[in-house]
Amino acid sequence: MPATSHDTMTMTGRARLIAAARSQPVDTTPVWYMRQAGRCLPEYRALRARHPFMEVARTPELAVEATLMPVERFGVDGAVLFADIMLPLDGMGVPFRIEPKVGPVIDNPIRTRADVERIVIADADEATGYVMDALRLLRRELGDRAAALGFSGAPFTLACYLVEGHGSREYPRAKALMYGDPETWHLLMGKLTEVVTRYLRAQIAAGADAVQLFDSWLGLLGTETYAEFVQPYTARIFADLRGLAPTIHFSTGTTHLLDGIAATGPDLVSVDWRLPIDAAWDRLAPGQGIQGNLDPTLLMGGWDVTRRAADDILRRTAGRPGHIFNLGHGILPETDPAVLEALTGHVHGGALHP
Ligand code: 1CP
Repeated sequence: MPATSHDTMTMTGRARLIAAARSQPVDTTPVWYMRQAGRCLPEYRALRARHPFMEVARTPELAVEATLMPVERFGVDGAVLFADIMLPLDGMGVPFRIEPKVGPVIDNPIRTRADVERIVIADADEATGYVMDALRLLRRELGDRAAALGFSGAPFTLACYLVEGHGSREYPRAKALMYGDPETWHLLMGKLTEVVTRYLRAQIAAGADAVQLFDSWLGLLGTETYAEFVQPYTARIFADLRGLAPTIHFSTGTTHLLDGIAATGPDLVSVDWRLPIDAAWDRLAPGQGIQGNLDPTLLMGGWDVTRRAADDILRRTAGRPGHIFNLGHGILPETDPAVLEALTGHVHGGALHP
């Protein structure tokens, strides 16, 4: 397996990722992995054996410790803050908890207009000051080794959890609210848009070099529904953040929505493995970058299949400015960290950047 550092690398990880996010030239392809901070590392499991999830997230020193683990072990160019998409709920007056092996749970879900009206739009620095403190500490500890990446759940994905009360395959209650009571839906999406915008603005002010909007469950929607009930809100967030820091839109299973997603105006669109990356790139707006798109399951097939698939992605992107190498979705917990370490070195040593 290859080493993780190469003589031809002249940029810092931070500079490399930020340049790619702005579709500027780079010395080699920058790389980070979705869910790199929490999923497969034994050092993370050891930390979690000592502290519950929310304690790690709410204690800047612990959150930064977890954030730095994959930077140190894999040599990635992006350090995604250890946090969760649900944290903005802290300021909204909606109590939630993260249950081991289950995920987010909300005991009193949002179901009626009165519930939506009660949602508070708070100041992000007050409501989630611990996230901003963690980012400030991360920025100091990280130096230029890697870019500090902030993130939030997108309004639609947050609405899925808020209305359903927990994770689900189809989010039937959330979709029923959307179709059955559009006025309440739009009120909810408007409020969530404001919360998410404030939250991401505060993260950028605290030192995030780029921010990613996770719309994990977007693939449940058809093209018309997306355009009517979600797209305008996403577009509003990216318009508000324009010029502050590069923005990344994330979703999976959304090949049918790609044109609409591109039109919301992020600097990069994260795509999964369902389309070859060059075919997906053709569907984006001119000058828009792309993030992706290795199938995380491939990594469990061992190094040879992983390397071949990574080479195929690098051949298809062919050194074109604006590519950040990543997985199409989160690392699976069973993944061997040694494969991720080798993959980082392999992408950095990319055949296309001799
Ligand atoms: O893992 C990391 O790199 C750290 C940061 C991180 C991120 C980027 C966590 C920590 N969560 C997330 C994003 C996140 N959280 C998403 C978007 C990405 C995706 O689509 O996978 C989603 C949907 C969540 C919600 C969530 N939080 C789930 C999924 C449940 C479901 O509905 O399918 C789960 C299991 C959590 C808890 C959670 N968040 C993060 C960790 C490490 C954990 C596990 C908790 C633990 O360690 O006990």
